[in-house]
Amino acid sequence: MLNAFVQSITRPSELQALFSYKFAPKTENIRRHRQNLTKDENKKRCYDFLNMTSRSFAAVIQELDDQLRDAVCLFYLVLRGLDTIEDDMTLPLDRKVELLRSFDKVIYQRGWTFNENGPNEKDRELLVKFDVVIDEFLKLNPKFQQVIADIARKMGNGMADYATGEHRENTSVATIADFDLYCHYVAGLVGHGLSDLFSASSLEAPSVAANTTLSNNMGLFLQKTNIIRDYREDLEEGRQFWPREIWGDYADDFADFIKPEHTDKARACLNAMVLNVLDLVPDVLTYMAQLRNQSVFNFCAIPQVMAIATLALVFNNMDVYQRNIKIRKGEAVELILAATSMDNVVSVFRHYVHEISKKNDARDPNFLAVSMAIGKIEQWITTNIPASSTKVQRANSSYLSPILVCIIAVVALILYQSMLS
Ligand code: D61
Ligand code: MG
Repeated sequence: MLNAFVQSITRPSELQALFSYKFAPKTENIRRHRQNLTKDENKKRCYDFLNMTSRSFAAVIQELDDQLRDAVCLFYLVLRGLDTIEDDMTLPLDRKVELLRSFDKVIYQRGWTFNENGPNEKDRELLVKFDVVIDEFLKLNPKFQQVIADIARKMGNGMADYATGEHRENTSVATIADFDLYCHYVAGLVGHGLSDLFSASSLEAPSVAANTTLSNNMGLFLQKTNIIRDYREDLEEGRQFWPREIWGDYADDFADFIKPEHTDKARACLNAMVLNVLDLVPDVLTYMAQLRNQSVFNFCAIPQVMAIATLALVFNNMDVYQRNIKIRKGEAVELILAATSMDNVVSVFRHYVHEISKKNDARDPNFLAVSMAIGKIEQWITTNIPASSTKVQRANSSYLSPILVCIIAVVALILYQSMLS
């Protein structure tokens, strides 16, 4: 936490966000949820698993209204279990494929556990105690169970196809269509399933589940952004998700991009990847605009605003090829506090699209295509949002002058340091 304040020390709005976030009172939703957990040990263990396995989604899932919270939590844990099998490069391939293709049946087998993951697999504990998750899954309303099992079946089979080398050349995903299909299996289907759960709970209209192109693209926007950001980490672990149809225009070998003599090609390739993701933004905004329940809106909006900020950070940024880059904690918190209304979400997107536009370079082979993708996003905003309404309004945060915030931050730092010494 201290580190987060230091990172944002020259940015008063981020310091202010960090302060209001740190001292914000717990919402009514969360208080009731915590209270209920004290009476239900098995359910509490599921939420402990959620907090253990997800940095990005644990908080937003727990803020959901009562009708959806448990269903989405179990949906997450089931798919995280499935992904822990997919990601494990130490499992024998035939065993992996058998598990992936039968996972939708596993979740109905009371008592099922799994301890064959490699010792370093980050979420291996979840599968070692998966009987706890299954017990809770079986307590869900059957209409929710069906949605979760249906998605687990489709995702597991899709993952198995890719694990056995279909849609790949050597180790790389081949075409852009193959890239879209892989991202559909691992993230687009999550968008489908979540939309089915929203509609089944009646917190959202049936039409939210009906338009599967929009819900698919919600997932693709998150997954593709992660895949660009994680280039280096995935390369080191022997995974390649960038499609050869894109990167093959810029190198003969996927690992070439880390070499200094490849800088220009590497930069062009990176921006071509970002361009592919920018095309999804109009659908993301269209999906968001149809949501009516506040807890569902926040749950969907927070990951998307994080993704557009990450996309702006990676664009034209050669650090992607050398190390793991992340948005500052202060920036993330500022985004969380802003993601509570459509007007705010649109102004966040407009801000980061503008950042991308400023980094777009006329020498880049995709300069014009990037400009056009940005133009389409701006077009979406002007035709769908009244011009006056988009200046970021922050939820439940009293106004503190930036200077005051800086003074408080410095005093807090000095106090903290003196406590340590
Ligand atoms: C609205 C709100 C959240 C949404 C959404 C719409 C649409 C899609 C998604 C969330 C899914 C986004 C996935 C992006 C993060 N990628 C991963 O976690 C990769 O694994 C994919 C397969 C497992 C998916 C599990 C999942 C994730 C988020 C959820 C959820 C289920 C259920 C409910 C809510 C959110 C990635 O995993 C990285 C890792 O192992 O930590 C990978 O292996 O590529
Ligand atoms: Mg995976």
